Amino acid sequence: MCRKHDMEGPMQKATNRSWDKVYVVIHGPSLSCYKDQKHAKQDPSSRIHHEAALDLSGAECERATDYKKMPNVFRLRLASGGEYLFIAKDQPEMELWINVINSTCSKGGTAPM
Ligand code: I3P
Repeated sequence: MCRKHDMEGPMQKATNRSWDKVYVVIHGPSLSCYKDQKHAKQDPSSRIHHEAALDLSGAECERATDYKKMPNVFRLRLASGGEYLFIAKDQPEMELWINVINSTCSKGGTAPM
């Protein structure tokens, strides 16, 4: 998927706002983004931009109805106030990701995936 870091925290826009192509993996209570599947498989700590995993506890995920430039965009809002936009390839893929992420958030991170 493509990902854009939209908000760094409450009322604070992210500084790097470019879209990155990322390979997304959910590990327990967190979501990790990698450059590609190879990096994800070889070394789970080799996340894109050397970033930390995103903590899904208390996070929320929903369709980004306010983002009109592209279709099938959803927003992940972290408990920290950070926000990311993701572009799915089509509507079913978008709904699947929203459901999987929300079920991980509400289970406190025990969803296997
Ligand atoms: C950003 C890039 C993004 C754009 C963002 C720009 O510039 O063009 O595609 O978001 O606009 O800041 P850069 O690559 O130089 O960081 P959109 O595609 O959503 O417009 P924004 O700052 O208005 O979010």
